[in-house]
Amino acid sequence: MIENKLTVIKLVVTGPVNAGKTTLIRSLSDVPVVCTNEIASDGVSDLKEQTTVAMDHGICYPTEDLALHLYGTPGQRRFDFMWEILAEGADGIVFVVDGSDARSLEELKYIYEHYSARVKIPFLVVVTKQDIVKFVSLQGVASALGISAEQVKHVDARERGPVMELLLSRFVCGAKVFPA
Ligand SMILES: Nc1nc2c(ncn2[C@@H]2O[C@H](COP(=O)(O)OP(=O)(O)OP(=O)(O)O)[C@@H](O)[C@H]2O)c(=O)[nH]1
Ligand SMILES: [Mg+2]
Repeated sequence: MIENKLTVIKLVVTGPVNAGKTTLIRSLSDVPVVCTNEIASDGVSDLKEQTTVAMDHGICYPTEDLALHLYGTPGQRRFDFMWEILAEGADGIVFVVDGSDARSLEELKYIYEHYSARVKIPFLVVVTKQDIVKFVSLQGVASALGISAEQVKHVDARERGPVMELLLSRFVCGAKVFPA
């Protein structure tokens, strides 16, 4: 009997409010995404109508033997207890930052430091909304976080193909293998 093997990679998608985390997961997922979007309050309502309050979850199957499990975090600090819960057992972290908004990079620094103090796993930083206005260069984001510019890429979170390509090139090597 041939036993099917499915490689499962768990990725956490995190970053500031309005960066494009939920959008990225919706673009990639091959199953209906579980979202916990609620009406935004406080300062967030100036940016957007709805915001993630607990998590997003989606799965994509780039090939028949590979599954990417995507867990999106809330961006707001008041829900930061979810950041660690969602990172449990993760194989990688995708940090998403709104490249058109200076406040987003400031907040990303806080979130990046939060995770770096707690988990040592591969990560990638993706900069969205460069089609709106380029407020900072990829090198600028890298310098702000104290990381190599190779770990920072531009994406449009609404575009499945390029986002998928980036995630596969960054995270698929060294994946764990579980029986299907
Ligand atoms: N123009 C443009 N819009 C984008 C891009 N990425 C995301 N968006 C838009 O940004 C808005 C916010 O995206 P969300 O996915 O809700 O952001 P989020 O990071 O999940 O936000 P919270 O859940 O509130 O933390 C949506 O209207 C997206 O369509 C991009 O690269 N370019
Ligand atoms: Mg969201």
